[in-house]
Order: sequence, then C-alpha cells, then structure tokens
Amino acid sequence: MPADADLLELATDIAREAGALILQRRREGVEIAQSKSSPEDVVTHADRESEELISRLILAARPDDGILGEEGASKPSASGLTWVVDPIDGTVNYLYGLPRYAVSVAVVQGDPDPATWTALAGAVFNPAADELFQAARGGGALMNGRGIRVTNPTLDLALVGTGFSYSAEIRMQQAQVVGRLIGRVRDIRRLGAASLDLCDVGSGRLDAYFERELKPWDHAAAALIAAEAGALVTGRPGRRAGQEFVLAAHLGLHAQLEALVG
Ligand code: LIP
Repeated sequence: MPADADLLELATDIAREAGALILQRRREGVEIAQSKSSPEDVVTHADRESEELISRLILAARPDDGILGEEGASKPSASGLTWVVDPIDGTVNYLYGLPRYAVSVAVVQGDPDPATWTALAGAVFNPAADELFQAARGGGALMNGRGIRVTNPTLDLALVGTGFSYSAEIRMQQAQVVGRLIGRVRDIRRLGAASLDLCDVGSGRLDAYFERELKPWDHAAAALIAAEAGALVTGRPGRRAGQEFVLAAHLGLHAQLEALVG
C-alpha cells in the first residue's frame, strides 16, 4: 500500500494538469455536449476531455486502482484503492465563465461508497484562481501550501454556504430551508461548486456549508480537506456525509446548524 503522502502527490499532479486543460478550454470557448438529469444539468466537451485525461494519468501511474468519475469513468479496483474524480466541479460556473470551478481528485480505500470508504488523500484545484487545496489522512489541510483551519463563530455571525439541485422541485424544497435559516445567521452564500465550498469551510472563508443531493465525486476530496482542517463533516444526524446530506462546520456550530437544516 503506498503512503498517503505519495497518493496525495499523484492526486495533486493530476488535478493541476487537468486544471490547466480546462482553463485553456475555457479561454478557447466552452460548448455544451449534452444535458443530463435536466436541461439545467449540462456536461461540456471540456468535462469529458478532462475526465479522459484524469483517467489516463491515474492508470498510467496505478493500473490496478479503480476509478469512479462524474462523466462515466468507471473501473473496478484490483488494489483496494479507487480514485473518485470530478473533472469539472461547478460546471455551470464554468459554462458561464464565473471563475469558481475545480478539478477534484480523491483516492479512497474500500468500496467507492461514501457510507463506507476511507478517504486517504484529496486535491481540489481551481485553475481560474490558481488555488490548490490538499489533504492526506491525518496530515492536516493546505491551501497553496499553507495550513488552513476552520472558524468557530456564533450562529448569528456565521457565513453559511449551500447549493441547490438540478431538479426544480427539489430546489423549491431547499429554498424553504434557506428561508428558515437566513434570519438566524450572518448571511448565506450559494457559490456553485460543492468541492470549493467544502474547502472554504476548511480555509475559514465560509463558516459552514450544507447541501443535499451531492454525488460522491462532488465531496470525496473536499470532505477530507475540510475534516483535516478541523471541520466536523457529516450527513443527517448519526450518518456519514453522502448523497442524502452533507453538513460541514466546527463542532460547536455544526450542532446548532444541524437542528436548523438537518
Ligand atoms: C455541482 C455542485 C454544486 C451543486 C450543483 C452541482 P457539478 O456539481 O458542485 O454544489 O449545487 O447543483 O451539483 O454538476 O458542477 O459537478
């Protein structure tokens, strides 16, 4: 089994190379390849090109590992390790040219299921901002090489990030949760990329983040980064983070928010 630090180095190199690719494609102009779960849920040609590059780089370095990617990359693991990748997280931001999107590369041990996996290393790279977030299990979290830690404000002064589904029906439900929360906290931010939102909880640029309906690749790397920065990252009460729900914050703030958004 390779050292977690070696896995993080590979995840970082891959995230940076794929990040450079998608930034170049953004500058050349972005085109939608197709819509997925709804007309709002799009995949661009750059998403697909990025995932092809990521898969190629992973298998060149670690041919026995598995892969689970947002745009269809799927390979069972023969080594016990699986790479869980989002080739462009924040696809709608990317499509519109908003500089908040990222390549997310995580490597997990065990089944690629957030309910049971052990995240070993993760890298999230926003090429538009040249911001790299990294963590290896037990090694703390970094942003551009500097250690990051969560904040612990009182609830009324908490800046809370969230996101919304590609389903209009679910978005209406999520808006009701925000409506109950908005008067209890400093403010709400919907910034469009779950991986960067979770990393920003770790960096203190958000005090908390919650969202439902996230896919494994949205949070595989960034949940480890936020946790290594001191956040408590969970799902619904007593459950692990996953598609049902993700909530990340310092322990004290987490308990207060759980009662309001859980
Ligand atoms: C996105 C997430 C975001 C969520 C969006 C979408 P994508 O992932 O990062 O937090 O609110 O609905 O799921 O589709 O850009 O990879």
